[in-house]
Amino acid sequence: MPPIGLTRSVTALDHALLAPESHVRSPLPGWSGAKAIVLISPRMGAQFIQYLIEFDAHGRSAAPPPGVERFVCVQEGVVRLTEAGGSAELGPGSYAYLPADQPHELVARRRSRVMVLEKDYVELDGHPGPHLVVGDAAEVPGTPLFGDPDVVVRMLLPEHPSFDMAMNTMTFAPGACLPFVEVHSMEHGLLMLDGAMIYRLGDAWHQIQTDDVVFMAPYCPQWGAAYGKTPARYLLYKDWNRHPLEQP
Ligand code: UGY
Ligand code: MN
Repeated sequence: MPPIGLTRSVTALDHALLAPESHVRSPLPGWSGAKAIVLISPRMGAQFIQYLIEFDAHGRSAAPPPGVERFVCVQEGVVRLTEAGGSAELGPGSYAYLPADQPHELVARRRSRVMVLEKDYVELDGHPGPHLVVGDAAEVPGTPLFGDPDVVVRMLLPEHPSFDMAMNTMTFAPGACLPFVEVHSMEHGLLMLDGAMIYRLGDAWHQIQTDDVVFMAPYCPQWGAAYGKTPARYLLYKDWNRHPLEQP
């Protein structure tokens, strides 16, 4: 527990850091045997929602609202995903992308923790909608960021224009950093999976560590460096593949 009345969590106009000590659980309509911790939402200016689900054994999901795509990533436990084409067991590190309006259900086989990200799907003329993706983050091949072997990007979703979001993991060797301070029109939802970093968000500097979630609004200056003796790794959402004038 942090000292009473203090937290590492921060909310600012262009970013937020949400540390586990600040989590507040609530029910989510239609979900059963599950508590939600809503971390990033339109109430802070985001165009997406990112929440953590804590399932009891046998807990079940509800469908997202119409037109809303969903990405899920299992952090702990085992969850069975069932959809029209079949079913799959998702353990830690497994993920699934469910296109908007595709019926599906998640059922926890035991107590489980799942990160969920949802947003309105933005169609692209001339392209069919995206397809279901199920994978394991550990099996996705990595690419060095701008040729730096100490910063490795794994793209969990296809780069195809049907997809209007990127979900990437980024792994930093101890001491490795982003090569420059990024400022861009896309927004981010970041979940720290492993290790610790010093992260610049706007004009502020934060320590971020495993299980922290960070919201970066469009144009929030951002930079980070891994510290400690083990690699740092995060899962990063980014809106992309769409003309900025056609974004919501
Ligand atoms: O792809 C990105 O925008 C990524 N490099 N940003 C980040 O890690 N904060
Ligand atoms: Mn970025």
